[in-house]
Amino acid sequence: MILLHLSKMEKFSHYVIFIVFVGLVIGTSRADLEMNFYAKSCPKAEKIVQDYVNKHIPNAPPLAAALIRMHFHDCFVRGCDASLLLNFTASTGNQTERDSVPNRTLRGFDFIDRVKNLLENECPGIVSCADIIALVSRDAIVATGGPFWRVPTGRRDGVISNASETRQIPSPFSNFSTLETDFANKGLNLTDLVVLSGAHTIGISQCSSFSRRLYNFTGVGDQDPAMDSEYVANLKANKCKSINSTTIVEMDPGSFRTFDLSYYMLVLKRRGLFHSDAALLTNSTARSIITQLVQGSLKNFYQEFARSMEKMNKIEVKTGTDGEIRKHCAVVNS
Ligand code: HEM
Ligand SMILES: *[C@@H]1O[C@H](CO)[C@@H](O)[C@H](O)[C@H]1NC(C)=O
Ligand SMILES: *[C@@H]1O[C@H](CO)[C@@H](O)[C@H](O)[C@H]1NC(C)=O
Ligand SMILES: *[C@@H]1O[C@H](CO)[C@@H](O)[C@H](O)[C@H]1NC(C)=O
Ligand SMILES: *[C@@H]1O[C@H](CO)[C@@H](O)[C@H](O)[C@H]1NC(C)=O
Ligand SMILES: *[C@@H]1O[C@H](CO)[C@@H](O)[C@H](O)[C@H]1NC(C)=O
Ligand SMILES: *[C@@H]1O[C@H](CO)[C@@H](O)[C@H](O)[C@H]1NC(C)=O
Ligand SMILES: *[C@@H]1O[C@H](CO)[C@@H](O)[C@H](O)[C@H]1NC(C)=O
Ligand SMILES: *[C@@H]1O[C@H](CO)[C@@H](O)[C@H](O)[C@H]1NC(C)=O
Ligand SMILES: CC(=O)N[C@H]1CO[C@H](CO)[C@@H](O)[C@@H]1O
Repeated sequence: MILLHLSKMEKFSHYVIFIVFVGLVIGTSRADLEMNFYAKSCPKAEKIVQDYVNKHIPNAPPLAAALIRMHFHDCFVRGCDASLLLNFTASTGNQTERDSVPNRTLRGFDFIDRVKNLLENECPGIVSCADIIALVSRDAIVATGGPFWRVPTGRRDGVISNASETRQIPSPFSNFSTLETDFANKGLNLTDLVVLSGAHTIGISQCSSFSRRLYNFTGVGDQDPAMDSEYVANLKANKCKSINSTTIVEMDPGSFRTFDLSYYMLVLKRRGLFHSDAALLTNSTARSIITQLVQGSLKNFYQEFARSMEKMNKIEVKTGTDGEIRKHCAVVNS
């Protein structure tokens, strides 16, 4: 009706505006993950993941640590798109993320493959490996008594995995400004950096990730003055007996299976294992966030952690018709 009264030019511009509007709406809905995305296409999907995790993680709680770390590494390279699960393929000769240094200590690939098999049996070709990583890591942390966060779904799997891109994963040797930049590059801020580092309250590390701090911090056989010297002596005597020790240590000794505030207490006592943990004290804003977390309740930490995980699990996600739903998590569809 209204269009009838408009000049041709106006009609045209309204038409353009309409198209742009529709485009925006489609574009937006495409870019958004949704809660329970598989409600119609695979209604049991999230339950199958949760049941499998609840059945197996209580027998192997350290796996929860491995899985949330896998989620972090996935999201920091090409977004949360399961690119880190892709295997080296002799045909292209491309080294994939899995082949790179930061990934050599990742674990839990078999676990993801087993969940994928269950979901392929239930509804073939529907549930992405990227969503599986996001759901499994959340459910695994919950199964060990840790925080809960929302995992909207609808991520699609990437088709490219490039080993050299894992340079974007923050290094344990980095200083504060580098860490902050690494996180900012992924849309995460200083608060997220401090809060997500709290995941180091669970899990293990190889000595190689920090032994320089004990034996050769600046290359003259010295130790890192930012680490409590008693703690250095203890680690050298009992855990990492040489700079090349291949021993594994608990990052939060005595409490490495419990998702609590003790990581931050250790950091404040200058007993964080990595240079990157210690670096959090070198910025006054970060330091004050740590102090607040330690003085606050566990519930408050869980809420903050959930908020930051909900940001992390949306990094550069592929949705709509981007990417694909892989049949096998380790290979792109042919
Ligand atoms: C701030 C930047 C970060 C750096 C530099 C960093 C570095 C590291 C390193 C070097 C290890 C030990 C690897 C090994 O030697 O075995 C590790 C372990 C771990 N990281 Fe981080 N990380 C960071 C952030 C995160 C985030 C954001 C999360 C999860 C939200 C996370 C979760 C974990 C967990 C759970 C482990 C233990 C893994 C296991 O037990 O297998 N880290 N991290
Ligand atoms: C492998 O490398 C080629 C280019 O050499 C590229 O086109 C292809 O996408 C890469 N494959 C993966 C899985 O990254
Ligand atoms: C991998 O990424 C690096 C830079 O990040 C680029 O130089 C290289 O060409 C990429 N390799 C492939 C096979 O695409
Ligand atoms: C942090 O490390 C980066 C990279 O090694 C370096 O360029 C920068 O100068 C360092 N910043 C500070 C404040 O030490
Ligand atoms: C980081 O972002 C969150 C919102 O996601 C905000 O509440 C918080 O204040 C920000 N932190 C800093 C240091 O800007
Ligand atoms: C300490 O680092 C320096 C410089 O990188 C190296 O020359 C030296 O061999 C290292 N010492 C040990 C004991 O690894
Ligand atoms: C540790 O390993 C490095 C590299 O393999 C080697 O150069 C160095 O001599 C070793 N240091 C010790 C103390 O064994
Ligand atoms: C801490 O980091 C914030 C954000 O980059 C910055 O504004 C502030 O100057 C830093 N403080 C110190 C003491 O470096
Ligand atoms: C991927 O590589 C791993 C480790 O090398 C191997 O166990 C697995 O069978 C491979 N998966 C596929 C589908 O090729
Ligand atoms: C889990 C995984 O794929 N690890 C790989 C990491 O990189 C090394 C070296 O390239 C491989 O041997 C591992 O299989």
